[in-house]
Amino acid sequence: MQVRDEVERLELVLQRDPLLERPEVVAQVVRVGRGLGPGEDAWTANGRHGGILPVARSPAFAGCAYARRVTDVRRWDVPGRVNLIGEHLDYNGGPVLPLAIDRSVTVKARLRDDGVVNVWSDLPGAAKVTFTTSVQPGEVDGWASYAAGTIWSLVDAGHALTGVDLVIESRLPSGAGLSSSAATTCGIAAALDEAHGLGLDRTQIALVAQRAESGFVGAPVGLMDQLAVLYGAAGHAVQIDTSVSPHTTRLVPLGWEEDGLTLVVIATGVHHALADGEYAARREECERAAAELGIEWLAQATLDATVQLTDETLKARTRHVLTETARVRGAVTAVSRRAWAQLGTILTASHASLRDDFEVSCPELDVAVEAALEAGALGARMTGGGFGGSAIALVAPEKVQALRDRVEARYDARQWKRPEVFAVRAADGAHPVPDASAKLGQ
Ligand code: GAF
Repeated sequence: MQVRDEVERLELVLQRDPLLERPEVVAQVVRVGRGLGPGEDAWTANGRHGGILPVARSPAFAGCAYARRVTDVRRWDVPGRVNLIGEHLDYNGGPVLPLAIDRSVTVKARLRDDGVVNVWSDLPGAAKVTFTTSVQPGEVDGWASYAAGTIWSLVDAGHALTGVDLVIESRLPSGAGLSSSAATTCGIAAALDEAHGLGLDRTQIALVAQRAESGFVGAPVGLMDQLAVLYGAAGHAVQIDTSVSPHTTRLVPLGWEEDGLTLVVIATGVHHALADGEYAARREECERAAAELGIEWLAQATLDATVQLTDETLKARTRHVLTETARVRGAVTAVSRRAWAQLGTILTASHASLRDDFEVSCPELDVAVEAALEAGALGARMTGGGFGGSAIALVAPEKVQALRDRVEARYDARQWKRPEVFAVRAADGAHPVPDASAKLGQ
């Protein structure tokens, strides 16, 4: 649309934010006509301007209960994460190196006093879900189980909750393996910690969120994603040592952007139905291998472990855990020396190990990695749990379009749905957001 074009029709849509209880006006341009002449403006036929109507600022709202309620809303912004390297090590006592990214989930929470929990989500087709603070595993499923699980986990840990209205808004592609679930559970736990004054530190919030997933949703995840989205910092990865309890975190400065490189996510859009069961199966295999070797964590195994084990599957799983542990150490050194080509080689080797020894990749991830390398990426690998989700690639910004074209061409040839390709930056971890609309009516 040109600046001087005349807007011939606008559709105004009133959207009601369930929590802030204020209507928002969304204006959608339906038709654009000729350019405007000197002195003309774009008022519509009935004389009302097509911009944002000042509904929420109307004098009719001043001093009403609505104004008080808005100020009671806690809002937390929680990023997603990519794991740079150290895959399937967080439940094996190994080191991992994730980073929080500049795409996030926002959780808005306002306490209630009747024990009721209402949850809204902006996921397509998601209707409001209602339960109580006594909710138990099995009583809520689907997207709302992450909210219900967090409530259950907090209550189970001995915290008295009074009920809450929750709104979850996500700017992370859904099912992309970028930890929207950890962002949601950590955001809800952080908002309730703040609203009730529970006094939890970030590691305790991470543990509450992890238990929501393992004890309620039924995914026996490690603690990497929660710690990454809580402890992340702009320009840094979070090195996590999962061999100690509580796990320790250390920020690692990332300098690839200053050296003309960028990290790209290729979100395949694939989510295999078997994923959760396969994740649990890998975890169980690792525990079995550690037990056979007489060690607590598989990452403690020495190189001769693969000779001691007889089962070929357990050998392969152990080989991945051992080599991946070494790769994380190599990656940390490469990052500190700004040895980006070396880092790229290590990332690509990690993918091969996840594909061949740990068997958690899938054709869509393998093709994404191959295409990224063909387009000139220094390195590429699947990231996260696998069986779908996303791959990452370290590449020069001027090659990102070629990478996108290459991946799309390879996907088109197989008649797969095109993946989403976008650059990410290392971002700050979870933080409260002052609500600008809280000033309204004050
Ligand atoms: C998923 C899990 F949630 C993490 O805990 C981690 O195990 C990861 O898969 C694999 O590294 O994201």
